[in-house]
Amino acid sequence: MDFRTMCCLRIPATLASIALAIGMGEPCGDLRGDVPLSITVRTAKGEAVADAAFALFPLDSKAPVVPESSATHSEIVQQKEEFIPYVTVVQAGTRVEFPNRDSVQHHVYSLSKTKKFELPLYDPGRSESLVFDVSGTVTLGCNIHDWMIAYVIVVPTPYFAKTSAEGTATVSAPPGRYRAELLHPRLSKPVSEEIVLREGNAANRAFTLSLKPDRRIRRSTDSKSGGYP
Ligand SMILES: [Cu+2]
Repeated sequence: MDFRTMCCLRIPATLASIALAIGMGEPCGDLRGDVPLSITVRTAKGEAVADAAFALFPLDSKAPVVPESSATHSEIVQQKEEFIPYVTVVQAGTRVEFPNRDSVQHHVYSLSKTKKFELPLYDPGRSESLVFDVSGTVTLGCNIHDWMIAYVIVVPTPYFAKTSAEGTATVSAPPGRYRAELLHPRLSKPVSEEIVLREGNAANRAFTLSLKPDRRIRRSTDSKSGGYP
């Protein structure tokens, strides 16, 4: 689910349609007076950090939950024997679909405490889904293709975003005090700081992260090796 979709989910569908019908254009943010917070994430060497999850936890109120009846969902595709995307950020309670868009079977699993599961071998064209209801980081693998790895970062707040290839992201939330948290598969522990969003004042923050080395198994380009180096 991208940020725009997530943002709109916080507004009842009817209200959002009325806003569009009367020409208000983008209904997200304006109706609630949400304040945009833009971040830039880099390494100490100045390299952009993509795939970081950025989440805001309200300190003076409870974060809205995903409604049970909501069609909120996200998708992690198996394509060309890879999971796409590499990192998915969802609010706790979100259903994630795992469609197999390959011509081979996959066997998706996780041994993470947050969500231990197994989706035994399933065929091309089929899809399975799971609800991620506990906050934390879930590492996904495939029993057949060892290089397939992806992460689901589950956060208990609707105010989140994922950094782009340029290391940037924007989250909008109502004015107030928040604990801002950055998570990344190559970060030993979350980086957090308190942030105050003031009405009408767009905010910016820059973060520098120390990331662990990327230990992903590299695939061989030699088709005869079956993908193994
Ligand atoms: Cu696989």
